[in-house]
Amino acid sequence: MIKLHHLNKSRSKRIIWLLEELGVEYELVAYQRDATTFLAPAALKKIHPLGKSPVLETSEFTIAESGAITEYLIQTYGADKLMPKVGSADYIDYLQWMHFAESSAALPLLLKIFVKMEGAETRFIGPYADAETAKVISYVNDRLAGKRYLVGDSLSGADIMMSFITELVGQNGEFEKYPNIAKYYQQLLTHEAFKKALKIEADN
Ligand SMILES: N[C@@H](CCC(=O)N[C@@H](CS)C(=O)NCC(=O)O)C(=O)O
Repeated sequence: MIKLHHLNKSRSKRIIWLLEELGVEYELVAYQRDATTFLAPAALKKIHPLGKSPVLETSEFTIAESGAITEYLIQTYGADKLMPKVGSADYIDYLQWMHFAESSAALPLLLKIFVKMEGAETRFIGPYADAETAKVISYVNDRLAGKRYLVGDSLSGADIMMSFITELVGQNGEFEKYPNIAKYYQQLLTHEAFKKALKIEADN
């Protein structure tokens, strides 16, 4: 059976949601962050040299990176669900959002949270994180105008990847500033598998 190596409060929630959405049987192997460093425990390094989560372990291979895991699971178990047809216009959008989540979007948002955790005045990083976050998140907010989902009008892997980003926007207290993203998050919450993933995350 597939094993999901899950760290509390992490991007791994994306994969819990996806596995639940696809109805794939899996075992959740839970790890807890160090209370001081907030890093993963050493035990996760025994599963994958990066020691980060999520990691998916199958009978044939072990794979890290939530985007890669999302693509693998949808291509293997999706049966044409959760991704548009390759070659369609929606597929181009899908590709962009799948990659945007972990590249353009994640860094500035996380930097903003780290600067806040540090609690010190910064000369470069703080203003950089604020300006870049505003740039990339305004883009998402604009693209969501009048839309329920990022790609076409149905849930896709891109939304599951972007759910983590959406939560970071909420965590930064910026839902009011980005109303289309706030509405989008409510739309994601209509999916039972997402609500189940939130509960599994909270319990582990
Ligand atoms: N790009 C990777 C990022 C993985 C990552 O940084 N995971 C974080 C949790 S969200 C982690 O394991 N942090 C603990 C550590 O680095 O020790 C992905 O999308 O899976």
